[in-house]
Amino acid sequence: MRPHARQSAHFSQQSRPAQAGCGLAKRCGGALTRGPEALPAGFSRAVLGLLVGFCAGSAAFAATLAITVQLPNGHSLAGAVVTVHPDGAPAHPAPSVAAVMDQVDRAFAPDLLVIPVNSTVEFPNSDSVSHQIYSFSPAKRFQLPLYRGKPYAPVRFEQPGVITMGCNIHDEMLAYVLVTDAPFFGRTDATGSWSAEVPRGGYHVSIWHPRIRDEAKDLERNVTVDEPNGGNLTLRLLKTLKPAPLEGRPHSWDSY
Ligand SMILES: [Cu+2]
Repeated sequence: MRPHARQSAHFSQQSRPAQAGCGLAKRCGGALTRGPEALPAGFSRAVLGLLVGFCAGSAAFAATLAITVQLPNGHSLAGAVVTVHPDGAPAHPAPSVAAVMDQVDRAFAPDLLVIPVNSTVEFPNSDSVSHQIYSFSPAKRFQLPLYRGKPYAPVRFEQPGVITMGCNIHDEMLAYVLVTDAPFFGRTDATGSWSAEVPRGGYHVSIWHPRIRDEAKDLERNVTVDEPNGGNLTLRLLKTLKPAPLEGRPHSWDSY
């Protein structure tokens, strides 16, 4: 994922696209970096040739999938969440992570987390005032009664979906946790772009953003990632964005 100036360190760590599921490249890389001199005496040139050929072949399976999200007027939409599932394959989520969503100056920080299913999120309160945070979203309903510091264990998110976070004391506090079972995901940068190296094949791409008004079906596309051109997709929204939910509170999703 390309760096995005407005993302917090937490977010950047959690939103990096998952690595392609081909562990082969890593294993091949490891074998090759030892060099032929490290191979057993009986290891023939033919076998080495095969190994090199095999690795070159597997490397060719990775190509760039590049997504661009645009507003109806052609301007780019930064901060949109992109999730990418391979066609016809069983769900193969990215490895789970331990994420943190802090509370600073009566705001969640970061205000949007994208995490693989079964990840945990810790919700410390770094303010001097107490917060009582909650989610009524079907994918994860929970509440952490009035607290400061970090008295509670991290919360585990087992189901994919969008979870809206609020605080019972401060109505202006708003954040989202997007839980995905996709192997590849991230957020568009300031130019509305996101890309990842993926094995070639067919993919299903979905877009999400808190202010998008378009229907879900208009936010999904199929794209084929091929050699040598990879796969490119530009998705232009049909409808203008909803107004920013909290005027005057700077958020990663409202500067358009
Ligand atoms: Cu609060």
